[in-house]
Amino acid sequence: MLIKVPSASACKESDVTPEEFYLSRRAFIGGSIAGLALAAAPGAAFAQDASRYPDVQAVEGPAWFQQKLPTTQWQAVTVKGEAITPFKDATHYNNFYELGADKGDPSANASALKTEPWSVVIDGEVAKPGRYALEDFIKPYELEERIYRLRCVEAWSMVIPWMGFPLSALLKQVQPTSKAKYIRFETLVDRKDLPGQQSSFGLINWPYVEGLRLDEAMNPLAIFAVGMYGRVLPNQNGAPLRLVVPWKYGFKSIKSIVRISLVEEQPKTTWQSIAADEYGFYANVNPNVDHPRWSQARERRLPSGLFSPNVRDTLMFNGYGDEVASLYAGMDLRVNY
Ligand SMILES: Nc1nc2c(c(=O)[nH]1)N[C@H]1C(S)=C(S)[C@@H](COP(=O)(O)O)O[C@H]1N2
Ligand SMILES: [Mo]
Repeated sequence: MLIKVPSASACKESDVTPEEFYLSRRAFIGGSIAGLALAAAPGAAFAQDASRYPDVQAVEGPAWFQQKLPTTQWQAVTVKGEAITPFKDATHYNNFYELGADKGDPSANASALKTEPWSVVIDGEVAKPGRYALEDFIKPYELEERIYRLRCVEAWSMVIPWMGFPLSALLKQVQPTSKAKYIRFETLVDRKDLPGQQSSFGLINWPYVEGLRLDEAMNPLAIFAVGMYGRVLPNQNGAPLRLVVPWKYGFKSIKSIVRISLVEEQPKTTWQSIAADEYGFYANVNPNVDHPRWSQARERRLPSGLFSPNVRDTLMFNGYGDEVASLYAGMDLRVNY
């Protein structure tokens, strides 16, 4: 299968699906589990928060999340003059290969992901390693709302109101040792129940792995998200705990995290393992460094259709240069893509 390299102005979904390109379609056939994980339930406390955004499918959410709502700092960081992506698009056009390779698979298979109970392991070069039940892991932190652009390497983008807390707050708690230079993240492996992990034919060697340099992780823009649109994170968006690193391509923002390790060496990430010449460790959004098979100069802002493609210029560091450019001073971003 060959994918036509699109001209930037004409980039459509059918032209740019690079991550899918590598996966055996067959790996996902027969594994689909019908039904949504989102059980709409009425209730006063949460409805108030989800109603900040129109058409949000409100759910009660677990107790640990409910307890955070009253103290949440709403809208600490916003995207000025850009519309927030409708909830429907943000929750039905997803990349989450554990739940299937097509954009609609993660929402259709969302109920296959069991998020309770959930625990997170912290290990490696830290003074305070441990395994935490999710509610204990979240307890020390205040939630903030952060409205960020999300730019996928496939040249589409959204604007999403996340709820979460900075990685730096966690790092302060667990105290990396002087040997720690990178932070490595792992997603749940549950080959029996996650349709995208069921087959041994797929090219992804589970678990999905991502990583950041420690100073990148300490940047105030890097957050763990546990909610979006005023409600708990839907499963297809990486419940119960995911990374959001808005100046990098979306594949860095790893979903459904079960393990966080502080390490000395640069971790080998999932997309590097699949195609190192196309997906680098840094993956900073950069309109001047094209993907080998298509331009990164422009992007489709969702929702986008054939007659209203909603194409816009890609911004350096996805528009967050003031906050993050200094992390890469003196680095050749063509070499470190
Ligand atoms: N574990 C895991 N995390 C993942 C992915 C994945 O397949 N598995 N896909 C990534 C990609 S390519 C993107 S663009 C974003 C999409 O996030 P969203 O579906 O919430 O918009 O999640 C990222 N995190
Ligand atoms: Mo992506």
